[in-house]
Amino acid sequence: ESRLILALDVYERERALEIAECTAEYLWAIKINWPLIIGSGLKIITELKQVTGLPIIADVKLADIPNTNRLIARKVFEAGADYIIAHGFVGRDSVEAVMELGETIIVVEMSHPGAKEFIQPVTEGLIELANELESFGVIAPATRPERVEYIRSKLKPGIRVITPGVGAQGGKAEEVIRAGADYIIVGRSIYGSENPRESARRIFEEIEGVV
Ligand code: BMP
Repeated sequence: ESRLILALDVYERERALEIAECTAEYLWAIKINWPLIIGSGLKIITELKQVTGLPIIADVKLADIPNTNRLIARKVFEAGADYIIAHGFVGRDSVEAVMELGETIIVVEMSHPGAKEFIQPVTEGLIELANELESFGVIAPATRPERVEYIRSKLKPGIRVITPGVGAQGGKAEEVIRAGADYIIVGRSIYGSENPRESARRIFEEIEGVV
């Protein structure tokens, strides 16, 4: 089974479906984020599933009070999403509201440089939250393999470590898999390349070479 997740951050429905279809063979799942939801609407989830048969991760990064998180998550799961990504820093009750409705992935540390300012100092607590709630997985930074290794070591076995930041942000698939990541998220290096299928295949092979 593939460990590669495509971050499909394009606006247009046709382009999204075309890229999804030609890369599907090398993917475990497709992650959609606000750009595609704003550009094409939530119905894109059903269409992507029809075209690829793959699980869909809705990266809506929920970070609100429990009631608002619930109102949003309900519609996103109803639209066919298999997983939702939620922020943990808003507190356990807000995350629980999402988890009651479906499989949840909690952000414990982000991949961009600014994550060092406010998120990294609370990563420890967010790992504890993920362990207590036993979420499907957590988001950890592929740009800092040493942090992926640390987060993996503190997480209960079975909680998946899912890492964005490979390619455009500088992370290397091979390194981060060695550091203990279960899944690698790649966006621009696939959808922004001249041959998305070939780019997906190359990253897939790189991961296969390690596992
Ligand atoms: P790219 O490979 O083009 O950098 O895309 C990474 C994807 O992962 C984007 O959808 C981004 O919003 C998301 N992401 C991230 O890059 N870092 C995080 O810490 C959390 C994310 O969800």
